[in-house]
Amino acid sequence: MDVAQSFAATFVDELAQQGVEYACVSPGSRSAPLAMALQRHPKISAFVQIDERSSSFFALGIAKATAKPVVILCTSGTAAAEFHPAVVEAFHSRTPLVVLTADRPPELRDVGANQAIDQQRLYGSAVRWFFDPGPPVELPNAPRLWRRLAARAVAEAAAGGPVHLNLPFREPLVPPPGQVPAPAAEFREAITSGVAMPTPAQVASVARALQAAQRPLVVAGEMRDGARLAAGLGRLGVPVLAEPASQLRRAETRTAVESYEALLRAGWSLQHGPDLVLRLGGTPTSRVLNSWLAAASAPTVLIDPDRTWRDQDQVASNVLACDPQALIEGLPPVDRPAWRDEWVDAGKKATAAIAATLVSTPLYEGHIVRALAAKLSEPAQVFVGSSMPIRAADSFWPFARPQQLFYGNRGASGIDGLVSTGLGIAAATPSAPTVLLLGDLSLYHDMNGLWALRRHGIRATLIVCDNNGGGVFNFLPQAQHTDVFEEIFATPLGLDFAQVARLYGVVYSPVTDRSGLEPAIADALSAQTSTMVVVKYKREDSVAGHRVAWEAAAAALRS
Ligand SMILES: Cc1ncc(C[n+]2csc(CCOP(=O)(O)OP(=O)(O)O)c2C)c(N)n1
Ligand SMILES: [Mg+2]
Repeated sequence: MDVAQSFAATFVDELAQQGVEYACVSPGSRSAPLAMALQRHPKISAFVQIDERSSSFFALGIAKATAKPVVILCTSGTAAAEFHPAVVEAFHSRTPLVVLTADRPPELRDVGANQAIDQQRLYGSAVRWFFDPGPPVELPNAPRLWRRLAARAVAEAAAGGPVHLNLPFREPLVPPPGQVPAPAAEFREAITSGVAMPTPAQVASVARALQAAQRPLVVAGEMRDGARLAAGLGRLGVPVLAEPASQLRRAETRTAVESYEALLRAGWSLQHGPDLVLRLGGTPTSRVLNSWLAAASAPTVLIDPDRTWRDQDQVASNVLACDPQALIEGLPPVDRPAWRDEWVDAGKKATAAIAATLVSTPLYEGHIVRALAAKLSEPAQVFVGSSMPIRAADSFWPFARPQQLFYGNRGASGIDGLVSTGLGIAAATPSAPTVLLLGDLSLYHDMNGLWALRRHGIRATLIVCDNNGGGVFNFLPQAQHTDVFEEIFATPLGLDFAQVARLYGVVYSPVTDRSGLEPAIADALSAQTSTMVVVKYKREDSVAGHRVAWEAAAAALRS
């Protein structure tokens, strides 16, 4: 057997031994040895997609849902560059990906050979580890080296982020017909890493600070495994401001504050500033929350298990690189019932006031989020797109049910690859329904990703917030520059999504008024086939609807 075949069979076998279950493969010639080995390996499910950008975001979705390294493979040339956006998102959201780019051997580089570009460190600083082992060669211990390479790549990715291996191959790239290369003998590598536990001194210092504080607050941003903290935080007795993707906005977190954004926008929070903040997870999505925290400048404890320094306003006075659960479980309950109840009760008041406005305001994201929350069963996954959907979910989603999980691409907040990321989540968790809540421009940006529905038999519900353009910009100062606004910011598409749905074989379900919203979402969720619910509304109605909601909340809090 040729060395390229032996390498690919052995390397891929070790990826599987190390726990890789999914690979996303795009077609090409130079990658043939690895593509064939991935497709044929009994322990690996390979998803094929033509568009490498969609493929890599699809892999990102699988990795977000399973929290395990997923392999992506492509051929040499521009194909490898198509992976870049997903690699960047994976880096910033610490999502484990093993990126394999096939390459020409060194003698065919920089000499004008076909489909040859410089693939060395192609993704720059956005990978945890880059390595190019050169073309595989026969050495007495070669299988051991190949297996070590695979094991190390998986271990590095599992520690939280993308790893890039550039793998050059010399011809022949495929064996004669009928021959299937076998992996070389197993050398079992075990590479594991643990989570840093808080030291007794760290626990004691946070406990002391909490006991001394009169007005402590917990703020929780995006966390994949945040739900495990709910009971511990509930026991702590401190108000918790949790965005949906923290997985902590749920009744189990007994002190979670509903509609906290409304309390901030109403100015209610100005009289309720914290004197200690415990921050968990990613940077909060809410701009008002971030600026309020920066202005409050209270002593802030940042729990930062991955040492990612997500502290944009640099307010943290104590950064603890340790497991949040172990820390929280070690803290005694805080006895500040009046402070706690003020926040929780204000949140309830604001929620009721906002809900009352939704009865009369014209259709916008507030209605869409509430209707989805009302109809979504459990278990379920919701992938929320960047731009307005993630903000609307933060503003309007009530408490999640225990087995509802929220995902987003908040690493780099792109509007690219969102269809594919959501469908990757759906592919990895077929036993529970997956809903993608996306803007119309975001859907358009990754329409190619819709092909996976048909090709891989995936079922998902897509809810498209169709405001004919980038509605988020209507909230920004450029909206006042009416001579150029539509042309260079809003960029309306003018596309008929019915035809998009038809092209990709999904059921099209248009909604144009409030009364049609809940029935359409309920039908889509219970349908056997994937459905695209396209909710049409005006960007101006969204701006006005938000304003009415915040004003109503403010009035309720004043009364
Ligand atoms: C890849 C990428 N390109 C551009 C942007 C800048 N951007 C942020 S939001 C947005 C508009 C998104 O529109 P849509 O998906 O329809 O969501 P809406 O704001 O209307 O809810 C754009 C272009 C981005 N975040 N990512
Ligand atoms: Mg839009």
